[in-house]
Amino acid sequence: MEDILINLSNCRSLDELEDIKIQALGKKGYITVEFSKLKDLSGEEKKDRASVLNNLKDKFNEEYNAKLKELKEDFIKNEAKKDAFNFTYFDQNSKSGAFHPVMITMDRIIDYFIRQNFSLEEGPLIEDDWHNFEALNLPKSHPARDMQDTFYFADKLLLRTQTSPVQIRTMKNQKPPIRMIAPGAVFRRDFDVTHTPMFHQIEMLVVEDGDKISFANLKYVLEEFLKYMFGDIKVRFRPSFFPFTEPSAEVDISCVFCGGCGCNVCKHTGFIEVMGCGMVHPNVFKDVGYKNVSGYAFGLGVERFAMLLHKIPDLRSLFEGDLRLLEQFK
Ligand code: 2NL
Repeated sequence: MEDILINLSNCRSLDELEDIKIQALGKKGYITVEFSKLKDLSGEEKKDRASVLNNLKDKFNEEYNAKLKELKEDFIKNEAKKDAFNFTYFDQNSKSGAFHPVMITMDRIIDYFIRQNFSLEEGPLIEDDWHNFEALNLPKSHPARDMQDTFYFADKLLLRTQTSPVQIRTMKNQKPPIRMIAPGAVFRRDFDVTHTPMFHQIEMLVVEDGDKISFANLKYVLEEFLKYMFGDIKVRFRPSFFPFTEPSAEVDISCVFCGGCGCNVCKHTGFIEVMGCGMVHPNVFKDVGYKNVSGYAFGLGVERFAMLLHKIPDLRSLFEGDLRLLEQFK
């Protein structure tokens, strides 16, 4: 007799609940049948039995209604779950994304320097004139400062034109020795076949007390780095000029397209330019308050490296989001 109450409490579905109700209160249900047997009893016995059955019926209805409510709520919850996004579901036909070639290149360069114990520094994209130009020994008359070349905001702020302000901030906040790289987006008012208004740079800076740091150190570090990036290539340094370094050099590698034999990409010189570098200019150290130190720095364009590494002929294809290019980097 108590079985019907136990069945009720074990019940897990609305269908099962309906069956249990029929087993208890249907035409041939336990409670119905027991009630019909009352006519064979008499007196006190009939009264007692009727009372027991009425209690059982009330108890059953009470528990049935509670169970019905509970199972309906579960049902609604499960229906909602069916519509919700299932994060554990793995669809073999879905398309997976890929890292952008510029980010792949950036990560590879960052990885190399992190493993050489360089720190990774970042800074704001919106800078002021002092951090972006003044502290880097760019005279007030320098063409880079022109409205034609730099994105200015109304209140003397600007979009950084290089990542060097990050080095300036790091030098102001820390003492030598410094071994750092500063990767990130930079902005220039330039838009043609070989220039985009936003591109990515990685700059590197090493500073030590005294005259420990020489151009020979810089040369060795860059040669090793470029061989890691491009494999078995030749490296060449050409004298150049940057306001923030002295002496300065541009760095070429033997052409990755023709192996140095001469082709359209290297304009038949056998070499392509990959970055600029030099010994940090004394005026830069003066501006950040460093005395009696030496250091070197370089700056490279990540898009240019990505194009050389993956033999991408047109810079603009890195900014178009065309899946035919991006899917090749899965
Ligand atoms: C290039 C050349 C360069 C640097 C960047 C630098 C930064 C500080 C001090 C001295 Cl704080 N130098 N950066 C030095 C030489 C070259 O970039 O062609 N970049 C794409």
